[in-house]
Amino acid sequence: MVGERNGGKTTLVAQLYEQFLRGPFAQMLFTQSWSLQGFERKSFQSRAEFGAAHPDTPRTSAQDGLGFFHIAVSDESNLERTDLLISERAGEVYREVRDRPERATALVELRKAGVVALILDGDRVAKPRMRAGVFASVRNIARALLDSGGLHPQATIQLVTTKVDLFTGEGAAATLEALTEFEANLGALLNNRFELTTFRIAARDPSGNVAAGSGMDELLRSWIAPPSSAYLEEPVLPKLVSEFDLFLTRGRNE
Ligand SMILES: Nc1nc2c(ncn2[C@@H]2O[C@H](COP(=O)(O)OP(=O)(O)OP(=O)(O)O)[C@@H](O)[C@H]2O)c(=O)[nH]1
Ligand SMILES: [Mg+2]
Repeated sequence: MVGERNGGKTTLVAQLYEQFLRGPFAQMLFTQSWSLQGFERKSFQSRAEFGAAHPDTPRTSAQDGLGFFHIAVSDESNLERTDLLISERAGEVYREVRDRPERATALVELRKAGVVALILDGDRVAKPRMRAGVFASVRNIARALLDSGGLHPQATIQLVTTKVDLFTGEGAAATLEALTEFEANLGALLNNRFELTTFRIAARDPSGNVAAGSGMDELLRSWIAPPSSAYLEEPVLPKLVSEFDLFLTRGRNE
């Protein structure tokens, strides 16, 4: 999860856990988690027992460093298990990457990630005066990640627009139009290097008008799907003749 402060990164992950507390989600069954306490810590402020007027999510602090949530899920149809490790970091750290791309190489989760989800704060997209700023932020982070060369070559990049429950009222049509244009522009920026898929979600609408976890089923399924096969083709080996060539196969056969 990559994005600036307040974008909705932690809420997305916490809501994923909440969905599984209710039962199967996205045709997946909850199977195991090594970070139940972590999920609970991120979720308690959204519960009625907490007594607040609106659900909230505790801020992720830069001092927390890098954290991971673990969740294992199984496909309802064939019970095939997938373990997901979802990284969590404070938004301000990613802001630094935006301003100083060389910092990206120090962020180990970016080098390892199979999926990099760039979080676009829908709240700011919905506000005409903040829109250009939030688009620039995500574009610059994406560019910094590309320029740093620190991404795994097989990684998939996603643009996840959060809080789409806020796309209401008379400005909604213009908001959606601007978002569609931005999605296309970002796709063009990554063109040829990484494929971009886009998602629009409302993890947790505080007004309750939009169902919790909206759009997240599709997002979760995309994390389960096998990575694109384009990079996985076995290279054609030349004929192996010498003893040295045989070192290539020796380790594999044993
Ligand atoms: N309307 C609406 N608000 C949301 C939604 N998801 C999250 N929020 C709110 O957005 C704010 C920020 O959410 P966080 O999940 O803490 O954001 P973050 O990206 O983890 O931010 P940092 O930890 O500071 O990096 C919180 O007040 C959430 O309640 C949503 O789907 N709809
Ligand atoms: Mg957070």
